[in-house]
Amino acid sequence: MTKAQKSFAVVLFAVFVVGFFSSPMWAQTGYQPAPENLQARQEFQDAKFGMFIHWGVYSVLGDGEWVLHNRKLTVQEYERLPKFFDPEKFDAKAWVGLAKAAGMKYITITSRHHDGFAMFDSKVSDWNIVQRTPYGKDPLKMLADEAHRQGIKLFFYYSQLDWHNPDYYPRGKTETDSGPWVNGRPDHGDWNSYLDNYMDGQLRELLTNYGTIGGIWFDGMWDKPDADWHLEKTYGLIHQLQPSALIIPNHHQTPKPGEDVQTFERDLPGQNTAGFNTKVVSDQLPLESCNTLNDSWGFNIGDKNYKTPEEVEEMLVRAAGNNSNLLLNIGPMPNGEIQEEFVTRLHAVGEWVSRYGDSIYGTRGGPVAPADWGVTTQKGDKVYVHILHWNGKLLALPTQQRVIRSAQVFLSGAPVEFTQSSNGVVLTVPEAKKGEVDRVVVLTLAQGK
Ligand code: FHN
Repeated sequence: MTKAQKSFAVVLFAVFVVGFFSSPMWAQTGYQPAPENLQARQEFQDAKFGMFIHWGVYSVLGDGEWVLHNRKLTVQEYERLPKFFDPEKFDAKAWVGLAKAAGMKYITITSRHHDGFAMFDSKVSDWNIVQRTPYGKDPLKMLADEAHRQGIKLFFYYSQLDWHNPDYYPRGKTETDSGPWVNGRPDHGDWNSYLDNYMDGQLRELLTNYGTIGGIWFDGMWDKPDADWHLEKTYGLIHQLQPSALIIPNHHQTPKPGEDVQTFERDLPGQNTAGFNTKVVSDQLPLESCNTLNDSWGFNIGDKNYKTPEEVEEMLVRAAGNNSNLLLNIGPMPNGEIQEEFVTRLHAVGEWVSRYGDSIYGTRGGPVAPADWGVTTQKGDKVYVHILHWNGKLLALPTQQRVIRSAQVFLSGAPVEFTQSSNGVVLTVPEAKKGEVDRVVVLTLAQGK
């Protein structure tokens, strides 16, 4: 081989290697969602509003779920925490009841977060709530049973990132990029075993011991974006055990084969104010956007920055208008109670949703592009115009194609004046009542035109 040929061969090999490892082939290749999975996707989209719960032994310190990392504790220090975790006030019925009272249609709870601590009865390791805490019980089992009883879907958040297991090796960005953190783990580990035995073992438990679940909400792949996560195997296992279970990965990237929902964190689909979301929005998969009720995910004792019910209502409406769900987070306290500030706000939101829900549940993003003034949602021949911020008397909607038979105020049924032309429709906007977050006008479309 000449020198030039050799260099060419090296380049070719490098291109192959890069292409091979960065291609989505590590996800579930040739994935064809089962009919029950497609059905579950529809139901997920119809549900629109879910409760996100971040709960773990970190709540004892009241400083969020990243406390192990943020305070640069060693795993040995952190291992003291479970000994103080005794949530004697945990009441699965009350938690599910609160989600329902808020108008939420599903719950997604952390089965384990980045501390790797299993909040369920796991036989894969003793780093779990049953074996390490005085509580000694499995709250996820109680929650799953209660969710089944009350007819609400339960999803399990599962962190692929692990700050505790030595086999999470080589370490990810959260350990290598944020200054020295000697957290007491050895400088070696078996990555394949971490994925195939530990993680898949726990996922098998979650998909076997808790009845039918809604799906798995993955988080943490962003810690090692270039690693081989054995997704083909893991996603295949999940879909094999429960074909209807939705895989919802919070990896902040374009969806990969085998994934069933695209989720966004603290942003609506396509926006990236958070700085880590992709702007690529799937036109195939259901969409979800998660956010917090104050500023924290896990219980944070000093975080008073609560969103008002009105802010949450607007978030929900904007999510629906962007064809997305809203997954709203609360972080329960270490005693198992949900703090009063969350409870009152969620009840207020629930009261509002009980009146406006028909313009949200079961809808898809409407025919007019979301804008500052508001959004539209659609269900069958009804288009719901959600007027959130508009002081003008007239509102022009540019893209309405079909003939509009009538326009009415959603709540009262009072007629709304409108004119329609080939350019769109102009509505005479009903006057806002005091404190009214969303003025909804419902347009009824004529059949087939
Ligand atoms: O690091 C986590 C964080 O603690 C929280 O769980 C959120 C929820 O979307 N996800 C991660 C950050 O992307």
